[in-house]
Amino acid sequence: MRLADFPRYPLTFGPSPIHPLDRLTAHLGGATIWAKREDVNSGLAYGGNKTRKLEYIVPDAIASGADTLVSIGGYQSNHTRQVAAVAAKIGMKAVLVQEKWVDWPDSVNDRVGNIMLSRIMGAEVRLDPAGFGIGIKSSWQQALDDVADRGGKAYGIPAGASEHRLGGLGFANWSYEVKQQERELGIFFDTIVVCSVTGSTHAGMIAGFAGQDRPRRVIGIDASAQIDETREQVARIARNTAALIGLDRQLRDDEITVLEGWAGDLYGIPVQSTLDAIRLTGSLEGVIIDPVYEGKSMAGLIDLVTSGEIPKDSTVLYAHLGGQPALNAYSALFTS
Ligand code: 5PA
Repeated sequence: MRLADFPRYPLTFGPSPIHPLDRLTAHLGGATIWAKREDVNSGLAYGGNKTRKLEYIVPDAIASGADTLVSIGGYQSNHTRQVAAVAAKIGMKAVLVQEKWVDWPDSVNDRVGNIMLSRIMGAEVRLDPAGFGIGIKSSWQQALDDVADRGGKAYGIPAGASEHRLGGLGFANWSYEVKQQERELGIFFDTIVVCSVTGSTHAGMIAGFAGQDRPRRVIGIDASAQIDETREQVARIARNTAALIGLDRQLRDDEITVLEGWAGDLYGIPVQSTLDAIRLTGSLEGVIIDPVYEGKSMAGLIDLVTSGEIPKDSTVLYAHLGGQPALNAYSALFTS
């Protein structure tokens, strides 16, 4: 099958906007930097990268006859918030297992931002004390069983929609969208920078670009502080997605690049470079990024451009994947 053969349920406005970051480019004095904005890709609860992934998963959920989407994430998961929004949009219920992935002391961490939005949209939110881990959890199985016990039909969507057969398709599609936008703009992005945690965003991009004629670097920046797991996950999902969309060759190892160095010690806890990246992007561009994901990938981009590891004559596309609602649980970091 080709990508175009997979059913897609539109949840986004259309192609997400691409624009230059002129003042950030001038400030860093290296490569030319542009952004593609998944944070404004949809009218459904602020959108984000999961909204794109869900475009390819919703047809399968509807075909299964389900009436409830069940998913999992941290208290401030962007993914579960997007599942809640999509469930509302398509007239299904949502049950969300929200685990304590981050030991973050903010007293309203389980009340503001993403989790509040999910509650507003009618999702059943289940707080669970389990820590960070992107695998399959017993609490998730419990939620699936509970839906069945009540006489409902559940459709499970794993963390970040990544361990789902169709989870990589949204960002394989993104890569073709980029190609089309490049044609319209008369530009070529030789380097893409993207945040990677559960892996199917980065993996989908790799699979999609691998089928195009002009090679480019797709650099994933780990934000999970578990680099081996992230690399393994991205490689596996990229290969599965490539096979799914009929790529006629194997992906090479050098097409799968996940860099470490900006996640700090723990998922969900920003470090100085994260906070500097957030303030720099906000003050130079008026663009808001979050302390869990995009602040870490932007810190990576800043260092790679400044050090010349991404060369001066490069044109870089920064994938802004959304995630700003979580900022509300991190207000203590921004009191002045
Ligand atoms: C997330 C993920 P992947 O999980 O596809 O690698 O994407 C990483 C990522 N940026 C990057 C933002 C804003 C994200 O929300 N979020 C998860 C969530 O539960 O929200 C899946 C972890």
